[in-house]
Amino acid sequence: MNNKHPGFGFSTRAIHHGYDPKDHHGALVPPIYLSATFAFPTAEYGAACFAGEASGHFYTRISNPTLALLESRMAALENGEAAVAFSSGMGAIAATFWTLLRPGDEVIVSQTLYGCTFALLHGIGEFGIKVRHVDLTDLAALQAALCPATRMIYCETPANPTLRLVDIAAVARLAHQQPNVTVVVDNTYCTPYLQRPLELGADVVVHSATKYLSGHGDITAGIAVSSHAIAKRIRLQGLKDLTGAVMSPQDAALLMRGLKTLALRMDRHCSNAQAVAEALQAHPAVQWVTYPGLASFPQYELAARQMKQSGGMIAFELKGGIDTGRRFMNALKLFTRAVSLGDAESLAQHPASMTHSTYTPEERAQHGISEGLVRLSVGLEDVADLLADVQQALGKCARAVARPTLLAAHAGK
Ligand code: 7XF
Repeated sequence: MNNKHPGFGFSTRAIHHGYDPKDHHGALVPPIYLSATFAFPTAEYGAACFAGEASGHFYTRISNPTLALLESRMAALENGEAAVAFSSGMGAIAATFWTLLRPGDEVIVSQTLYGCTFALLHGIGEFGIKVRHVDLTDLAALQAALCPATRMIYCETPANPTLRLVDIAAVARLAHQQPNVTVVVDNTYCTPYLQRPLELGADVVVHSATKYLSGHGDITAGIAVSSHAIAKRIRLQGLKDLTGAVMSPQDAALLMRGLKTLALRMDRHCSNAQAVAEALQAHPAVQWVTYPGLASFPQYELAARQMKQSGGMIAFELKGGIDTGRRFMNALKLFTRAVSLGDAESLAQHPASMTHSTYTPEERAQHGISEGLVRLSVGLEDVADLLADVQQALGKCARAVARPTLLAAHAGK
């Protein structure tokens, strides 16, 4: 099957898009082109490739047939025109920033972001790009922050780790009242199976493909998806010259393997996470739980409108804060204590001391990341086993929380 079949559904595209075995000796699975460099038929043709006047692969940092197949498949899944593959999500984000921003420009970013993206913004700030952190759920605040120097609006939705949402269509509508503003959305938490920002008016989608897209925790990878014109700039500036952060062809093959089961895996991540979130909400040791599929979620209506399902990530805090949170994490037997997300294995981590330790405590407070927040990436295991693990770990916390209360009651007598 090739690109002549736009009518196919999501999983069919994830499995077949852009590839026909008959063009590859009948090989069902696309071959991996390991070659770093590609032969020119003539010196003149090589010169034309370098001048951008002839198409064709000439060096893998710029393009490669295996990467090109993955890129066309990701573009088809996000409903974009083109994509550029990177060696990590941070590679994709850094290359997008360096391509689209210049000294004197302003970038408006949403309140909460993954820790290294937050640190990258500090970095680009040192190169004369002004960064404004704005609560993008407040459209009046966005309107007030927009100015003639604004070149980009950047957000994660849901945000890592708070799960706060941004109304992509509303933000894009406002942003595009002004010329030359690019709306960039990090779609890592959702994947195109749950949310397609380009269809809602965004201009660029970036991903850490290390997560759900590859799905098996065995590569680091990133992707940027956009129009042909923006992708060409990101490839020839951000990728080729400014970062060099190209994905390896072997990783592209692993990523394409992951994409084949993306829809199936996301359905299971979502149903497992819904059950775990409900169990947490019902437990007396829990202070609060944030999950887009709970009726208590502050942006429940937006989640239902913007996302096909609620995702696999949960944020919560236990009574007793991070001390109890650590006790919970250490009591887990099936969940693994690890950063990253979107793997088959369920993972638990503490953002304030791990993924978001790039923020100072004051910055975390300003950006809505509480010190006691525990983050769960709910995996693909049997839901009964996950619930049993969470319940047994919570049981230890409930006793820990109850004990000081009893002592206090005794002390009062
Ligand atoms: O460079 P990476 O492939 O690790 O991707 C960076 C990245 C970009 N956007 C979002 C929303 C992310 O969550 C990430 C990576 N986050 C991991 C985590 O939160 O566990 C990184 C572990 S330190």
